[in-house]
Parts: sequence; structure tokens; C-alpha cells
Amino acid sequence: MKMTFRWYGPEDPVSLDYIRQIPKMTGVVSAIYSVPVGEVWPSDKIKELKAMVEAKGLELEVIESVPVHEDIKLGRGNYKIYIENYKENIRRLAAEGIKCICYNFMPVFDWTRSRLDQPLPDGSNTLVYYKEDVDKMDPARLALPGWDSSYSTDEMKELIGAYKVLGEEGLWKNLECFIHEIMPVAVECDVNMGIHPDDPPWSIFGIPRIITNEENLDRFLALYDDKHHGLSLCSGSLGCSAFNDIPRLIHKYGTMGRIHFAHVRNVKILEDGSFEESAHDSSCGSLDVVEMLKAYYEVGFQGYLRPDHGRMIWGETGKPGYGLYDRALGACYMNGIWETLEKLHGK
Ligand code: CS2
Ligand code: MN
Repeated sequence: MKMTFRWYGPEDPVSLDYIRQIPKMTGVVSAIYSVPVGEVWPSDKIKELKAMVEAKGLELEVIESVPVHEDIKLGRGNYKIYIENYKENIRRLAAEGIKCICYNFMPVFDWTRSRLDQPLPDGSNTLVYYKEDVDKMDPARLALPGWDSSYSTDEMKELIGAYKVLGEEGLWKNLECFIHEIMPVAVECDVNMGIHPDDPPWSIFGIPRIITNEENLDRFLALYDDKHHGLSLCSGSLGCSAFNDIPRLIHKYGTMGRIHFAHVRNVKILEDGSFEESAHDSSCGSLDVVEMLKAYYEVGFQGYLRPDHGRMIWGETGKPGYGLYDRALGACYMNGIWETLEKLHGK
């Protein structure tokens, strides 16, 4: 297991100088944020990013994410050009030593929450998904960080309408087409591709979502018979549905060698299916982080792992979910569990 940390580039208020001080941190996962979705990433920008990270004694082996253009997901417009661009990005990243690429196939919206700074009784704040509030939201007029904010209200309405017409099976078809196009390139370049599950793992605003549960993860992996075709298994995304037994899924897909990147985060599931992102510790949420790490340990997980979202604590402000302190605590907690597992089982 290689412990990593997400870093949003030189604009990130959490600096590499701080990240490198977290014990046992091997590297960061990052991306080029200045290039519009779908375009080819300039090689000199990739080189520059890598040099910046390496100058601080950290590695850059994982890209999170190379985003997939909506035209590819919808199978319309310039999707063929965007698929060619995607392949070129895989080649260029591989040439700079990137070993793993994270991506997702969520229509329009990445992770969805009703509030990004819900105060908790201990004075920290966190991202929450309160079902009642989400049901009242108008998706055409919304903006949350991590979402493409370049759409006008009318464009957003059109996009949402197109996905409703496409439906789940249409989205599967376009995903299959994308996978069959890009995977031969990834295999040739020896880059592991890890799809990130949908967050939350259910349909929102009537838009289809398909990377949501075991049945669909099986279906996804069956699309291409090669180990490079795998998962970025995110415990917090899959885990906000109580139907997903995360340690079991880690065991299953880890044994198959299909987990390339692990996101570990805890969530507290509320009675009506709402959830709050909690501190990483098992006692703080509904997921058992020790069982998860035990599963990774038992399958001999060699991939990258990172603490996922954290709360805002100790007065920190910044990118919701991506402050320094709570994620650093999460990393230390997980390193402690890992060391214990190694010592108990003789490494
Ligand atoms: C999120 C996502 O849970 C997470 O990791 O912060 O934004 C995630 O990075 C993307 O969906 C991966 O493509
Ligand atoms: Mn995640």
C-alpha cells in the first residue's frame, strides 16, 4: 500500500511543504486543472507538475482525474474526437511516468451534497447530503465545487434532458464503447485505469447513475478482460448506501487484482438514507475502517491509497472536503492500523 494525498496544484491552499510532513506520505495525486475538459494536456504542463511534486521529495504516479467529456458519456457531438484526445492523454501521462489514472462516468454532476459546511456538535463542519434538501434542489440552477460551472441554465436543462432520454442502458452502451476504445492504449502504456464510483451511488434529479453497487461493478469489470481495467474503490461513495458491504467488496475485487486506487473515507448514514461525512475513525461513522484496511492487507494490496474527504477542523477554511488537518489525521489513523496489521501478521 502506498499512502498518498490529493493535491490541487500550486493554487491549493494545502501546500506540498505541509503534505510532505505527514508521516509516511509517499506522494500526491493531482491533475492539470487549467485545460478544458476533453482537450489534450500539454506535455510540458505534465512535466512541470511532476517536477514540482518531485522537488519536494514526493511522487506523482496517480492522476485524479482525467475527466470524461459529456459528449463521450452521451455518445453525441464530438465524442470521437474527445475519445482520441483521451487516448492521447493516457499516452502522454504514461510517458511522464504516471501509473494510474482515476476517472468517473457520472453524468453532469460529480459528488452531490446539500451543504458543504454543516456544523457538527464538536464545532467542526462537514459535507452532508440531506435527502429532504436535495429533493428540493433545482439542478439547472445549482453550482457546487467540483462541478463544471460553465453551463448556462438552458444548457444545463438540455443536458439533463438528454441524459433522461439516454437512460441507464444508453449510458452503459456509451461506457462500453469508451472502455473498448481506451483500454488497448492503457494496456499498451501499462497504465492502470480506475473508475471512481458514483457519489452518492443512486440516481439523482432523474439522471442515470450506473457505477453504484456490486452487480454493476461486476458488469463494469466484465466489459474488458485485462487487469489494467479496474477500480478506484471509494468507500465513502459506495458506502453511503448501506447495501454495499465495503470490506467484502475490497476482498472480492482486491483478490481479482482490480483495485488500483483506494479512497478511504467514513460516512454516517442517517435513518432516512441521508448521510454526513465523518472523521475517518470507525467510531465516528457507519463504516468500519479497520475491516476495510484488513481486507486491503489480506489481499496484499500494492496500489495507492488516500484519505478521502475530511471535515474542516481547528478553524481551517478552504476547499470543502480537502483541508489539511482532518485528512492528515485520517492518514495517520490508517498508517497506524496498517502498521498494526503488519506487526500482527509478521508483515
Ligand atoms: C471526490 C470526487 O470522492 C472523491 O474522491 O472528491 O471528486 C472524485 O475525485 C472524482 O469523482 C474522481 O473522478
Ligand atoms: Mn472518492
